[in-house]
Amino acid sequence: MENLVETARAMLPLFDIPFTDCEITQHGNGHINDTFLLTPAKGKPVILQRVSPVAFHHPEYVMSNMLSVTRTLRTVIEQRGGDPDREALTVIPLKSGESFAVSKDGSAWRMTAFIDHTVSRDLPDSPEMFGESGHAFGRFQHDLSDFPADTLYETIPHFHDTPSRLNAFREAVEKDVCSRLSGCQELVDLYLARAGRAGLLTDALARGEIPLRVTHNDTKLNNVLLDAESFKALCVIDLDTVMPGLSAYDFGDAIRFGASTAVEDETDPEKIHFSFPMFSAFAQGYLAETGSLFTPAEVDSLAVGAWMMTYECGMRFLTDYLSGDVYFHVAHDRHNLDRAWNQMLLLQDMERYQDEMLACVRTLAAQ
Ligand code: ADP
Ligand code: GN1
Ligand code: MG
Repeated sequence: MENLVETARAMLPLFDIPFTDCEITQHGNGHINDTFLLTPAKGKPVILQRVSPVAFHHPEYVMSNMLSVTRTLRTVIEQRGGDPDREALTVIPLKSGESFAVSKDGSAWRMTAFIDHTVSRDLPDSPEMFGESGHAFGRFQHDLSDFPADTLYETIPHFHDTPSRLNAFREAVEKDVCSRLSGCQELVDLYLARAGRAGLLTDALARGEIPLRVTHNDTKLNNVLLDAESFKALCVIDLDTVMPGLSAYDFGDAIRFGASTAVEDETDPEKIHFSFPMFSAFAQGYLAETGSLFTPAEVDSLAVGAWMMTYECGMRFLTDYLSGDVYFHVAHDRHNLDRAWNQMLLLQDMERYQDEMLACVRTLAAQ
């Protein structure tokens, strides 16, 4: 990390900011990018991020999407009388006008204005807070409902293509490059036992039963900034995976993360449960913003999305564990395995609630 801070400092003269002298601290809990808060002695702090070269092979695609999406969002926010500087990300360009810099090791660095007096959470404090994030992600999708999807790059191909994630998982199991399989065979079997459901959403899309939309695709609660005093959802961040996708992905991934009674790497099975009150609070906020857009089949797909995103994410953690922790940031050797167990326990609990989830989204969408 020391080296990365040095590299971050070396990038500063390239950006269009009025300082180079500042304090640099690691910021946030993201698993993918390296995020730093830059605090100058005078003037406004900024966020500097190294875009993960493992996750994103084309940073120019990521930045092109980010610029066009934030441009549209700012216009929509202004039209409804909001404050685009606080409710949307602002990319700070280089002095050359480019949107990102490249360090000696070839990685891309980008800067955004720091949105102050905000917090981000790894678990909601209350159903009201989670409902707020439902409004934020629903509004995000609604605001981009006329955005021309064909102008967006696919920054990570097949990102939520669960059958393709399953294939990658099977390959990692077969190769077992780190000889870790023997220590997690029971968990591997639990994921494989559910393989028959992996195509539920992609098949429905292929049959034309549910539509492709512009979606966020990484709707964790900590990807929404909340106002530090009112805890109202202010700004949806982490736009790296905004791509054509299914509403079930956005709805489902938010539920996976926030409708659990424990954080994603909790290891005590007693503490990991699905929270139906949290599910219902999020669904209420999300559907209040999007319900009018959705067809009945799409509403039904949301409940499947909660299951699918939990299954897929757990399988991705386990794939990364078997592959030697090459993708997600980890703090220790078992971290990805702990996360994969956590997601499986959540999934098993969620499986008991499929009927209730379906009934809940149907009722809310009909209101
Ligand atoms: P990752 O892809 O690694 O999750 P994010 O873009 O989500 O990266 O950033 C990581 C964290 O940094 C966020 O969860 C949030 O807490 C914080 N953050 C990122 N951008 C900003 C910003 N412009 N203003 C305030 N906080 C931010
Ligand atoms: C990553 O970037 P971050 O930390 O918000 C990942 C998501 C996973 C999530 C699991 C680009 O999200 O897909 O669901 O970790 N993002 C990417 O916590 O792979
Ligand atoms: Mg993030």
